[in-house]
Amino acid sequence: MFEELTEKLEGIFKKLRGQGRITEANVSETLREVRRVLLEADVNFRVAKSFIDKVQERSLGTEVLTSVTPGQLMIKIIYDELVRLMGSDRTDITFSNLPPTVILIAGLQGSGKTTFSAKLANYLRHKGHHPLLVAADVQRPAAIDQLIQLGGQIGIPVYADRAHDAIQIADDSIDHARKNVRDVVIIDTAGRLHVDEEMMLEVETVKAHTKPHEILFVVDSMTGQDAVNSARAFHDRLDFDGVVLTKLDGDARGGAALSIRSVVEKPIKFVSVGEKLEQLEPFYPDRMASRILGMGDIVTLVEKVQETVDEKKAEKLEEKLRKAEFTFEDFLDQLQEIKKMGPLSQVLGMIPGVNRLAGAKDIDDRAFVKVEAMIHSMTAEEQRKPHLINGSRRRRIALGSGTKVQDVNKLLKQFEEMKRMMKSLRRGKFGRSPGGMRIPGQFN
Ligand SMILES: Nc1nc2c(ncn2[C@@H]2O[C@H](COP(=O)(O)OP(=O)(O)OP(=O)(O)O)[C@@H](O)[C@H]2O)c(=O)[nH]1
Ligand SMILES: [Mg+2]
Repeated sequence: MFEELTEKLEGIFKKLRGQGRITEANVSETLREVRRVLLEADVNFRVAKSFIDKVQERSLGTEVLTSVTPGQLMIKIIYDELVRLMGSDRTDITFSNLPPTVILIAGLQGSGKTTFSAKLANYLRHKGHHPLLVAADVQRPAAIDQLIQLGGQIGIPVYADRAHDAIQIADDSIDHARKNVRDVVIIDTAGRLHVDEEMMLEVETVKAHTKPHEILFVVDSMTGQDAVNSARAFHDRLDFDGVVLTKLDGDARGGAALSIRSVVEKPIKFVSVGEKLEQLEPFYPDRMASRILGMGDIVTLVEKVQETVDEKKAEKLEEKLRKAEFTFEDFLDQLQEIKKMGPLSQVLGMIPGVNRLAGAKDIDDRAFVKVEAMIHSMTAEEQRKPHLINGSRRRRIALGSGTKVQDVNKLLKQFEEMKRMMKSLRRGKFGRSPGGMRIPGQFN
């Protein structure tokens, strides 16, 4: 996610940390670079300008120039402002006291509305709700089938009615939910290629009829500034409550994520990070800012682990991660669990530092078949004490797993790097500083 933006910001920070003393000239130079990087990531130019102005104002306050670690303080200011730019706090969905809670999903064609509707139903179900999906997209006959199919995959009922229009369907679905004790109604609507009057009228009418408690605007984050423009257009007509950014797993540059909140003044509530139905994450501005700055996102990772593995196991894993007592045995154990969480490159990207490891981005699940084979070829003792694995053992493991010695070397090296990173976790370097920021080791 946002690799290019992260890489460039890291480059700027590296330079900044190299400066013993920071002068007004350094600050301006740094901010000029940050501004350029933001614009290259397709951040709205007004948003970028006001962002830079704020960081500049705070950086030129006496703090930074007199601080003993001026570079780090400036990075913290940039982090704080990024968090603020994306809305500061997490905003959840509003539920009605009088069920069913009606959630209307709107957005342009192909933005990911139908996929998101199913993901949201799945997500809410795990939180103890009983959602009903409503196929109110009658533009394309296939849209109804698509939702029915997705609902089937996750065992969520879908209300569909091929004989009526979207407004009638939406109206009827709420009665249907009441009768069938469904406490959340998620209405998937039709999109159009461009913002057009017909679509807006239809969604507006559905809104007027169903009086949703929550209207979510779904937007493809790969579309950059167009995303921001369509958000504005939908906002003018629908006054939606929150934004869902989709396809953050693709090569979106970050512009939409960073601009949308301050342009429409509505919170981003969820991000969608893949085609699989479990690839949905609640949006936290602070976590996103750490990810953008290349600080990883250990909290999201731990949460994901908790969702997928049982509580006890997750606690154990977290402790092991923190104590860096992680062995190849644990690694193998976790591989099975991790596989359930989604593509590995994504999961790994959330571990601080891993996103910087060479090749981490390109890891795909197939690579782990090889890794599993190598670990299986180790003896139990070797799995627990990898330092025992000398040259001849490496050759034996390679032979046993049908890999090359270089592969075994690489695995051992990566494992050591991982452990080193975890050690810095243990030392508390990733712990929350008094200012509320997670500061990775390399910034100290
Ligand atoms: N990679 C990736 N693909 C996604 C994501 N969300 C949706 N998609 C894909 O994007 C395509 C369009 O998604 P839909 O959910 O059908 O979009 P829609 O907004 O309902 O489209 P219309 O009903 O035609 O307006 C599908 O192929 C989805 O699998 C995501 O977060 N990541
Ligand atoms: Mg659809």
